[in-house]
Amino acid sequence: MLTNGHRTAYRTCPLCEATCGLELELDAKDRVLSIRGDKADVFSRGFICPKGSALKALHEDPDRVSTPLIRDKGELRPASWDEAFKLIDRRLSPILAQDRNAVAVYLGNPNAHNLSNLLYGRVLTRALSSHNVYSASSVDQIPKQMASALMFGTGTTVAVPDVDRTDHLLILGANPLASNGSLMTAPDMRGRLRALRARGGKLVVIDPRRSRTAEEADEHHFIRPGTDAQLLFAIAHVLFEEDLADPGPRLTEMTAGLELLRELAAGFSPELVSEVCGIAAEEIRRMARELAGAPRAAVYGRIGTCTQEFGTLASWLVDVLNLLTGNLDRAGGAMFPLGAAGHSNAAGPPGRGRGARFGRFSSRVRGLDELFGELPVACLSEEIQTPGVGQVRALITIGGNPVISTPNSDRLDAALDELELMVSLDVYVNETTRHADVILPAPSPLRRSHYDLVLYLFAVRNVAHYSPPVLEPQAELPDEWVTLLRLAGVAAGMGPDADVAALDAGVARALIERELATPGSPVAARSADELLGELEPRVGPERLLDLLLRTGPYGDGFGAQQDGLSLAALEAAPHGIDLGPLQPRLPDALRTAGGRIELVPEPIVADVARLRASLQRGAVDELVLIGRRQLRSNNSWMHNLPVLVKGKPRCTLHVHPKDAQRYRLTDGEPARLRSRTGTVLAQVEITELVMPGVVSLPHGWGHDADGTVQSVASDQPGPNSNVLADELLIDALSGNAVLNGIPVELSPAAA
Ligand SMILES: Nc1nc2c(c(=O)[nH]1)N[C@H]1C(S)=C(S)[C@@H](COP(=O)(O)OP(=O)(O)OC[C@H]3O[C@@H](n4cnc5c(=O)[nH]c(N)nc54)[C@H](O)[C@@H]3O)O[C@H]1N2
Ligand SMILES: Nc1nc2c(c(=O)[nH]1)N[C@H]1C(S)=C(S)[C@@H](COP(=O)(O)OP(=O)(O)OC[C@H]3O[C@@H](n4cnc5c(=O)[nH]c(N)nc54)[C@H](O)[C@@H]3O)O[C@H]1N2
Ligand code: SF4
Ligand SMILES: [Mo]
Repeated sequence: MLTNGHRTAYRTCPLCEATCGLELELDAKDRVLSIRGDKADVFSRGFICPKGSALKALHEDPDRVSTPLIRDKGELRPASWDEAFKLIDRRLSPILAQDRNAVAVYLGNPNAHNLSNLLYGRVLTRALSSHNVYSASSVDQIPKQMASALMFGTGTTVAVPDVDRTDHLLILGANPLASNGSLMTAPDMRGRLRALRARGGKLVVIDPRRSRTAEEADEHHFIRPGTDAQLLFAIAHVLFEEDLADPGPRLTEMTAGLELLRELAAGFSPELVSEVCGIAAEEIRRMARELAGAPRAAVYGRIGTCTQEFGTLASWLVDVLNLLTGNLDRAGGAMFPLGAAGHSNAAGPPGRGRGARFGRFSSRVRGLDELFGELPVACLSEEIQTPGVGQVRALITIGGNPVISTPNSDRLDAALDELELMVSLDVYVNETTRHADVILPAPSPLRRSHYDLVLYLFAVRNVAHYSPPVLEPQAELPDEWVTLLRLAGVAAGMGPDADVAALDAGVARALIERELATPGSPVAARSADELLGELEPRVGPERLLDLLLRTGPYGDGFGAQQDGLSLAALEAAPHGIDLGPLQPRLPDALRTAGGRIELVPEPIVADVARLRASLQRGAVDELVLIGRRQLRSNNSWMHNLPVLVKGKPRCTLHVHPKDAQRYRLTDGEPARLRSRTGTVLAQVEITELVMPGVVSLPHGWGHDADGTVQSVASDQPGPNSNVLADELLIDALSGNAVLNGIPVELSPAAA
């Protein structure tokens, strides 16, 4: 407490993957006075971006939903929690009784930043036991997780670039200077990239747009969207051809498939792919030589390499190159973090596992395979709109705005109106939740605790940081784990007032029992009752987190390991605990069935033919659309905060001068963009930042629907780029949506 009654509080920012430590100053009445970067944070060291300080505006936004809302005679009106749950129980239970698959769930991105939802979201999905589970993962990183699971055994065994120690970083389809990093938790990427260059290292960026990251790089190459896999294969080709492929004895010994890879790469010479990618063969050869020649190098790809036609192959090839150049799993290369809690590749016998299993069921209409227990969201509207057994009749959205974020927005928007019931756990009445029959609100981030259970699995340094709620939680706005358990109660047939405490105790017991059954567990000799006793008086996410930390790789093992990690230890460290730089983890981290790195998994080999066929296309003249992330924007949901949207409108269409001339467009004037699925009008910004033949429009906008409550956002709605994204365009292997490289037609709006 400061002398004037003010106090300082610390909290990890929950908005993006960088996990920055924040320092908040509050007055005696608990009003937030300021939010700054926490200089003492062990990971972010004071770094903050404009969104971090906008948490104050988010906390105070009068448009946020503050009580449950239920639809009554067509309109949403405030209701009590009891009334809301009674309605849900009355209308959901009969549908579930007829067909569990008739109830779909969609989980959005904020769940990945929310301890309650990470731990209790799956309690709900399990209780529902429907095949129709969807998430933002299939408009995002599923291809990377699929490739990683096939190669290394689990979907969270993802190699991240060791940015702080590398000498050469090759980035494809990522713009960490705007996004602040993804599948690479690394606060202050600008600082880290500048340090890389300051120590003599080289940064190369491959992107159809000269992004902010590309501007910082030593070298930037435009690439035709969707052709990274061809480029990466050609680099592999050169490595083999010029005898530069050398994983070293350690990796070679644990890798299966090197010879087959050589054969596959033979079909992708730089000369063959050059025209398709738009990069000269000699440049590709030089890139390969420099990558192989660097003392320590890493290849990293993200949204641009995932949300495209060959998302899984491109994601796979990123690690193929890391391995071929001997940079996988070594300092300065691409390494496997070791999270303090919940890391699937740290439990059980080291170096062995069941491997990846996909396609345990498939989508009803298009027959797309299940991955990690979910179906591609590109199928959601057809599952709602196609009659027959298994048709989706009810939808629960949890922290997601699929109408804006997923392909063919107009179709999904219409489909949501056809549902018999829609329930949304959300903080805004937006383009998606305006369709809901019930909206269940969530507390402000300042009124809940935080631990980045998922993001630390991808961090460039091993760290752990727990934040208690900055402000006292309010009884009228319970934390989401309570809401999720109550919903799980309905799904399990317990009615609208299930005993949340009893359900929670059951969740904790089940997690303990799973731990006790895990071979090699540090608590194998203990009993569930004993451990439950030691976790008292904690409940909810804190109880589960304490359990995961204490049985995790740095844990105190409930007394077995002196000075080991526990939630109490994290509570005593408000700036986080640094667990050190990444360490080599292979072969122990492998969970493949054969205990080896599967360099050329079967499903991947099967898809290479599709990639080969793409080479026949040659140089394509078709105009395609890509996206663009912006620092002051966060997918679709922070456009209601004046501090982030002030200034001139940013949702403009980037068009190269040559294309502007070709399509007779004028800077600042509206243009009409058309795809198979729809049409939008966007203001043209003529710029050489995009390559010819490619136009770029940010996603997340389009806030002009009726019935939303977002007064600021609807003043500057912008066009919704996903009206143009085609739900039929997917990465065939993973079912992930193609959001980059969408064929479009362009004309002046006046025409
Ligand atoms: N064209 C194109 N489309 C894209 C992308 C792209 O690059 N281009 N990117 C894709 C990617 S990577 C992603 S991750 C998706 C995101 O897709 P979504 O997750 O569907 O969309 P968001 O905009 O993140 O929506 C988040 C929702 O969560 C709500 N929310 C915020 N905080 C909370 C909370 O604490 N609790 C609850 N219950 N709700 C909360 C917000 O009000 C909002 O409705 O978009 C994808 N769509
Ligand atoms: N400010 C801000 N930060 C965010 C978000 C946000 O909306 N705003 N969203 C968060 C989320 S959910 C995510 S998943 C991450 C994403 O993090 P990033 O992947 O770093 O984000 P993007 O800016 O979408 O970067 C993708 C880049 O790929 C390029 N690209 C498009 N198509 C291709 C292609 O075919 N090949 C290649 N090589 N490049 C291509 C685009 O031009 C763009 O520069 O960002 C997170 N951080
Ligand atoms: S970079 Fe990400 S985590 Fe850091 S302050 Fe900005 S939004 Fe928050
Ligand atoms: Mo994302």
